[in-house]
Amino acid sequence: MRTDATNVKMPSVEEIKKSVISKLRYSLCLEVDSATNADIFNALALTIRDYQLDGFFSTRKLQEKAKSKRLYYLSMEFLLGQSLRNNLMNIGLLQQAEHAVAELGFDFEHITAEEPDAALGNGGLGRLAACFIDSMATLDIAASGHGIKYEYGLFKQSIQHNQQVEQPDDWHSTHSPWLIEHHSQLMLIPLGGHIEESYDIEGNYNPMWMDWKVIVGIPHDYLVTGYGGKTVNTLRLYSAGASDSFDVHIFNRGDYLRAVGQKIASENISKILYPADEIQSGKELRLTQEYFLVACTLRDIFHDYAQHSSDITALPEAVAIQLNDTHPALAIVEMMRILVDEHRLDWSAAWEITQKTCAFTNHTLMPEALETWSVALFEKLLPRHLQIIYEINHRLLGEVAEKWPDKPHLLASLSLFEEGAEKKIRMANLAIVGSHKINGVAKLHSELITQTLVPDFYFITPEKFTNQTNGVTPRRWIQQANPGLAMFLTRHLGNGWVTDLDRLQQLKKLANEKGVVEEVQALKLKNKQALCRQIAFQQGVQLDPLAMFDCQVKRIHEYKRQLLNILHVIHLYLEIIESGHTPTPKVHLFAGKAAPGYAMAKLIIQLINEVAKTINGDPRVKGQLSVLFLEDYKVSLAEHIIPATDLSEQISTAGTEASGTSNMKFAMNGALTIGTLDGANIEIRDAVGKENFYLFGANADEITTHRQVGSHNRIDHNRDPIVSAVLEALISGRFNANTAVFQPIYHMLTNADHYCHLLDFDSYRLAQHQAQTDFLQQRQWHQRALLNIANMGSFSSDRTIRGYAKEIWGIGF
Ligand code: 26V
Repeated sequence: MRTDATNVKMPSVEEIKKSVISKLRYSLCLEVDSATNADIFNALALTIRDYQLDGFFSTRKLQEKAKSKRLYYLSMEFLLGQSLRNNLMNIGLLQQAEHAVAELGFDFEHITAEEPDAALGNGGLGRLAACFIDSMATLDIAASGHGIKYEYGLFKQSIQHNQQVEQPDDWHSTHSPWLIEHHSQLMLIPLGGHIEESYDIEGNYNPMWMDWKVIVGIPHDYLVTGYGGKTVNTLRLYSAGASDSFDVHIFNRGDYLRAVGQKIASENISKILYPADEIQSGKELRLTQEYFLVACTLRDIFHDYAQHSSDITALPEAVAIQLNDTHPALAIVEMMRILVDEHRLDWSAAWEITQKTCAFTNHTLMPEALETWSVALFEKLLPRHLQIIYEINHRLLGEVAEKWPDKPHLLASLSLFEEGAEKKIRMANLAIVGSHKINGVAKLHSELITQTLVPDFYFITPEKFTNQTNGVTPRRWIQQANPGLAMFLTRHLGNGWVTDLDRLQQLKKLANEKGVVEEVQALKLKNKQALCRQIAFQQGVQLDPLAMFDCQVKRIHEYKRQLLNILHVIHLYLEIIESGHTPTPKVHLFAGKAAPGYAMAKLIIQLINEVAKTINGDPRVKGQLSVLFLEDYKVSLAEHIIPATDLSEQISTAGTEASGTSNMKFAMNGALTIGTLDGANIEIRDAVGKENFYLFGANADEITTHRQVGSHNRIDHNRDPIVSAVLEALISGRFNANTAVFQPIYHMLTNADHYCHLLDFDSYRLAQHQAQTDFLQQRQWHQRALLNIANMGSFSSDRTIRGYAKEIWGIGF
């Protein structure tokens, strides 16, 4: 047993082995001889969790002693992926565990592969939350994440007959070795019922929320160990159940089946993650989920606070709440309800506390993703909260009318209510008025929030608006995903880069050393070979690791323009057929899920697969061009694709992608980017140098102008022979004998190309051609890859979290 810098006892290989055997025997009722890989995974995870728990208790003591301000990060999504390797690396036990597993007669790679991804998120927003909790623990911030323990995560995707098919993702949440259930801390959450108007003995309005049902929230803690193992925070995930008392009335009436049915209805609340990002559906169950998260978390916050203070007015000095998009914005209302109805504070005192405590991050400019909820639905589920929202609105509009009597138009845009056939609550407006800071996630995005999304809020409270450009954790996205690169960095820079990514800058001076560039080149080739082996094993397709790997992996959405990419691939195909050659052989990889109800996105997946089938089966382009759609994109697959990429596709229509985070992961793993001036691409390009970035396309202003004149509806592509050949191929039956199948895409492109695919096509084609030509100069290419790595230090989520802590949470270091 050795002791690390934080005085947490570190086990030897022998001790880990012993513990694994003991966990097998006493927790899982198994002996090593009969254990499977999955059993060893569980026993090892339980072993590691014990060490995390030691760190957890010492962290709690330290944080209590220091009276640290606490940050609560509320998010409907935490896209964690796998945890075993990440936890082992952060604690510093990876090598010991590898040896212990080997000595028990098992293969460590097979053991880690047993762990199902925890896919409790859709995409960027959820993965950002996962990077953030890693950084908060690494920076020793007293913080906890709060989310929902969905029984089913994001659906699993398979491709059948070239189309996406969804299957439920049963990630065995009930048996996850990482989750610690706290049944004794269950909480009761009221829902439904009605308001009875009444007055207290002093004559104050004192409405009573009556006849509600009760849902039970059960907390489960997932331990988050920061790098180095010093701080162990928690991610608290709540599952829903029904309380016994709530069933009693119905039981008494002998209606057993209905009672059990009600129980099932309550349990449904944490059953499944909603799979549509960027399209808001307005479903009752989703609103209930959002309220459930908020109500459980606020009970925890007030309970924690009561442990060390009874002065509720000092809450903002001890607590900060960060709202990850509007999904948990009801926290503002629930907080007001608790302060006013339970703590009996007067409205303005309660409002000041709430605003000082809460802050809100916006993650999207897409109008379809902005949350609104029908007032009628609120009335039914949350009648008291609706009253509170009316009061917030009444006071807001009153103040605005008084301060800007000459600007009556402000009232309609600032109102928390959208009038219309169905009256709705605007969650972004609620989140903005209830927060002291509102941030976007990249410079351009934060600017567009103030200029186009909510300019009138910016007008009345400009001091509230700020930017915190996203980042990603180098622990998962370099150290874990790319161990070869990690070793290279440690060899040249020492191991400080893991927590101080700015040290990557020191690589710059090595960029002219031939040997170093060759190392970078060799690392990339090794990662490409590994990916090729995995693809050969899983999909039976052989790819050439010497070809240029061009990858676009992310949710499938029109604004992200996978369609532009595949149209260009069609062009390359036609060109090779015609000319018989291409500057450099290419492999085009795509991966990503489409929301189950998003027909156009699903059709784009089908097109990619049908184009891939045609191209891969055509002997005329063999060895020159391959296209593959990799099934079931998830965090663990990204960890294999990203380090093996030469060219990263970040090609969203300018002004649509709030930030992007895969753009950062690719560049820090030595891919060059082909991209538009959108989201964080702009900052990445500034950092890595414009000569190391393939820029193309219209900028956000040009897109706006183009749309205003309506010209996206009327491009005369017949004048461009390249575009017309591609469009003709699309509907020619070349990729699908049924020429009607891709007509909707053709129709969209030629009639209402809202995302401006054709506007940017030529510029994209030229940038692609330049990249292909440059790739022939391997030494220069990998030198530029090295410069990308060297300049990506500021895209660590540690930098982002320091920014939030200082500028938003009031948490110092
Ligand atoms: C909306 C909805 C609507 C209701 C159903 C479930 C659901 C789930 C997610 C969303 C909004 C997703 C917004 C999002 O993921 N935005 C992404 O956030 C990333 C992190 O800031 C950023 O890098 C991406 O550019 C942005 O698209």
